[in-house]
Amino acid sequence: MRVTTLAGGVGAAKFLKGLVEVINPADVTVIGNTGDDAVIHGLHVSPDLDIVTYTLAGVVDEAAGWGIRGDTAHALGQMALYGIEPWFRLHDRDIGTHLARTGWLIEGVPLSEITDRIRRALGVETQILPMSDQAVRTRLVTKNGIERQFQEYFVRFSHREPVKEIHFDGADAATPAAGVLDAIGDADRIIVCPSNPLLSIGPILAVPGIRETLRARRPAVFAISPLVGGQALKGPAAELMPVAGAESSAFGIANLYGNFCGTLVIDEVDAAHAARMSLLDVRPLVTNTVMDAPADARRLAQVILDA
Ligand code: FO1
Repeated sequence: MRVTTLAGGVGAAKFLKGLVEVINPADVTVIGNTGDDAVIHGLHVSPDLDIVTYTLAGVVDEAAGWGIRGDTAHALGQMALYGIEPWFRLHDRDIGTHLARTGWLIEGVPLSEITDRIRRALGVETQILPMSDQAVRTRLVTKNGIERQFQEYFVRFSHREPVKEIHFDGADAATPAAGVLDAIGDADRIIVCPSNPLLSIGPILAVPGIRETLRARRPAVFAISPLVGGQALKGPAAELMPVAGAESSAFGIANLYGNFCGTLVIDEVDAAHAARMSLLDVRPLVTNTVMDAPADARRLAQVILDA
């Protein structure tokens, strides 16, 4: 069975780790969010692509959710000597990834080729595609009218600022990376991972052609609600739903995804929302969606594959 997934960062990576343990990793394709990408001290960082790659390679720092386990902070220490204390912290091995990516980008190598080189070098059999080779960057406007690039909002200000607008700069001029539309068209099943619907899945859907291609495969499209009992297990997803005019619940997710997603996987605590979802012609699949341990992710993946 060929499975194509749409993925953001930490929550998606946890699920993907389970998925590739229940089917052949080479039969999985990940379409990753690049709206979080940022140039940090001149280095191009692709957080969500790296989190997925490092997780599937078995080297991610599970405690942080990002970066490489056991990495060191010598570069940061040297910068501190110069009075530089960055709010976005790059550790030494991770810097190696960003140096490679940045150097190849300067040589004109597309992000999709770069991402493929990195995942193959780390022994990842799963294909990982950026949503686009062109720059699409998430920009938020706070209720006080302040513009924030994604990492400023998310990391520097700890996603505490109330948000009025979310924009995906560059989306209109972007095209899906090579292989993205085919990965959706050819898959037996498409799974939208439990990522932030606005900040992680939103940028992917904003790339022209992707939402339409998903809609054409709607019966094969499954999404896992990132909200359980109206709350996100991590991050600001629940607080942001009103920005898109949706309620902060599994039903709100069904509203956001309903036009391209045939089945929404919701947690048992949200079973009461199932009835209303059928009004949207979205089939509810009720199961335990909380992944506390790798076995939970494997079980959740199996439930979806068996549905
Ligand atoms: N998140 C933080 O909260 N603080 C950091 O210093 C930080 C550094 C970092 C470096 C590389 C990387 O790939 C991710 C990093 N993240 C950090 C996480 C990142 O901001 C978010 O996880 C994603 O952008 C959202 O999924």
